[in-house]
Amino acid sequence: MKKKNEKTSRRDFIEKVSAAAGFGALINAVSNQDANAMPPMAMPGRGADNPATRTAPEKINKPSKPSGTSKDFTTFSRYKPSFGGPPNSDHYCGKLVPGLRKSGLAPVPVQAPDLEKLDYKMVRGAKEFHLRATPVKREFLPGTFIDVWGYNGSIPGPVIEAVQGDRVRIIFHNDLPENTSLHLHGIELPVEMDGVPGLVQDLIPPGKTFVYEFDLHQTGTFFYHSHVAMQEAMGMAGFFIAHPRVAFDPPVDRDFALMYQNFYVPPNATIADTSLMDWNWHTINGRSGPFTTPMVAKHGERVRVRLVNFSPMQHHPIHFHGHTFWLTGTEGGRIPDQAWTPRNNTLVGVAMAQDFEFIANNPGDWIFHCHMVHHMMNHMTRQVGPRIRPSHGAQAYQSQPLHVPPPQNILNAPEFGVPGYPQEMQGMMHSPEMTMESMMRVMMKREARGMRKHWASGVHGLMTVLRVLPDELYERVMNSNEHIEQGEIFDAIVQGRYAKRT
Ligand SMILES: [Cu+2]
Repeated sequence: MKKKNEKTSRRDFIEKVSAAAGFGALINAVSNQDANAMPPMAMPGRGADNPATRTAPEKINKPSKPSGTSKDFTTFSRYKPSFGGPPNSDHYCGKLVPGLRKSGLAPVPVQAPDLEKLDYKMVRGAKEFHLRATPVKREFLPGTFIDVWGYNGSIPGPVIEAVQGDRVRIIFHNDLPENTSLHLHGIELPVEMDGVPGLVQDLIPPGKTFVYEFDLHQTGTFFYHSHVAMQEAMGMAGFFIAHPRVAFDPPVDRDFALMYQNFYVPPNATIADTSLMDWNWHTINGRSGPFTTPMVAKHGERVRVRLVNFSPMQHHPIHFHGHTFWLTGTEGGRIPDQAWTPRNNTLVGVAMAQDFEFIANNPGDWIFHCHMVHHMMNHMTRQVGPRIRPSHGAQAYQSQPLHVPPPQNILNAPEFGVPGYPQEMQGMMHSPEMTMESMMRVMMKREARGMRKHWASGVHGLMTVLRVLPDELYERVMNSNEHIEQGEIFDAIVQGRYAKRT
């Protein structure tokens, strides 16, 4: 009965659209979608005795007409959302569609927004890096500095990039007020280089140096971190990217890296309390949304994103909008392409990495976020709607990002009366330092030029943005200094005011 209703409503829909717009092609598209979405052979449980397959097999099996456009669902376009053929085809969801770079070249360098790269020098046949464990004052949001620990003045620490076959030497210096050591997570190195205190080496006292040296035979998304648990909870980690000498096929044009972390910073404090199994601050590469710098790709490029979760104990289901991506790697390295899986959300467990790839074929500003609701806000209090402020809905917040109405109702009750928490800690707006100037530091980043006026009101906590920009818009945003109005680039995309490519 249900099936019948569905069919009726689909037919109604087709007839309505057809009558209104004369879209014969759309009728084909919808019926072809039937053919792709419900092949009887591919549907478990749909045997010959199943009324669903008995009703109209000739319709379900209707062959697609090769129309030469993506509307036939058999081709993949790098310039518009498209299906790409049946699930076992190479181009299904863009699976093996190459980027714009040629095969056989060295990989593109990794881009980790808001992080520095660590330089090296060739010394006695090794890439020699200098890394220092240091206390860090990290600006999670404009004007909000949190005291954490990291490397070379940053959390995460600077990105180390090396290439398969390199000899790597890390001259590691301890500038912390207590002992530490360095572990290279996932690297198959000699045991005395593994950094586990007691078990394989003595802890390195403050002011002292230890040299880690090994031959790199792996490729993938790795990371370095302190192997002292409470220091890990203070944020002590950084990327160690091991590139192949020749980029994997299909080659990517752009390679981003994001590290996720959580901290618990008590009310009116600036130091993470590592004794609590709790969290209220969320960072991507050491920034909280919307201070996270957007990733920017060109329309049609093949893009890789490497995710590492270095939260003490929170897992992150990371969701990306507007595209389907292929899971191509883990913290153990590259996955054979036979085992790649299509996803739009991937769960990154503690101390795990997930690499994924996709063709950026859908222009726009796409949210890229953890799907845990408490991770989608800072301090878990950046709520819209009636729970915190009964008389103000989401629209009121979004229309006046600098004039968030004061908290009301339950949070004014005495039992919630901890000064500074949580009622005075709403997202970016919590602190007296949150001025128009701070807001401008978020809105006026080059990477954010031309986004909608109030984009920041929808980006909090473990959220960032991946922009897919047609060439000419990419050039204006990233390479020109001409003035761009807020919303100008977004509007151009929505209205289709850019050169169409096929
Ligand atoms: Cu999360």
